[in-house]
Amino acid sequence: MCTKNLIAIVVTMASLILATTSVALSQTVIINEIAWAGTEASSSDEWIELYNPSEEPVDLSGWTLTFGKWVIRFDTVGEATLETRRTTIAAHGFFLLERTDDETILDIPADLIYKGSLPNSGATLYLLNQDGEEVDTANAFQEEWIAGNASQDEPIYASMERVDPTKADSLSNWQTNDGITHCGCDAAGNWINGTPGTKNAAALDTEANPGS
Ligand SMILES: [Ca+2]
Ligand SMILES: [Ca+2]
Ligand SMILES: [Ca+2]
Repeated sequence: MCTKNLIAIVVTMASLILATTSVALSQTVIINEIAWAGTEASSSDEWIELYNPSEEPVDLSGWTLTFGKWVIRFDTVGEATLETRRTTIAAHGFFLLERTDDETILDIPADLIYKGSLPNSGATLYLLNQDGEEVDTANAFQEEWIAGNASQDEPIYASMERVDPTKADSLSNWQTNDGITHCGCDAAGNWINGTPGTKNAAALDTEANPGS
C-alpha cells in the first residue's frame, strides 16, 4: 500500500472518529426517569426526571415536554404548566417535574409542577428545544411502557429508568427501578420506588457490572 493511500485512510478514520465524538458530545438533556404509575400514596402522583449528561448547563427556556395532548412549557405558566421554579439544568444535573403539586415527592423540591396524566397503557414523551427540534424521546418504540410497575407487580409503583444516559431511547435502554436503590418519600411517607433527583439505579447497576 502506498503511503499516500495510507495517509488518506488515516485522515478518513480520524474524521469519522471526530464525527462520532461530536454526536456524543452534542447529547444534551434527556428524559431520564418516568413514574407513569404514580406512587403508593396516589396513582395520580406521577413524576418525571430530566438529566443533563453534558459538561455545560442548559437553559430550557422555550423548550417543551409533550405527551398525548399535554404540552409542558419550562418557562411559561399555562396549558400543562402550573408552576416553574427554574429553567436551567446544571451540567450533570437533574430536573424534577411533579404532577399537580410539590407533595408528590414530599421531601424533594420540584423544579416544575405540571398537570396531565400518563396513561398506564403507555405513551411516548417528546422533549423539544426552543426551535421545536426533537432533543429526546422516551418509549417511542412500542405502545405499552417498556419498564416500570403499577400496583400489581413488585416493586410496586416502580419508575421506568433510563439505563445509559448517553444512549438514545430504545427498547433495551430502560429498566424498572429495583426497589433497593431508591430515594424520596411519597405524599403518605412511603418510600418512592425510583430515584427522583439522583442517578438511576439502572445506571448504577450497569456501571457496577459493565456488559451485563
Ligand atoms: Ca398513570
Ligand atoms: Ca416535592
Ligand atoms: Ca433518577
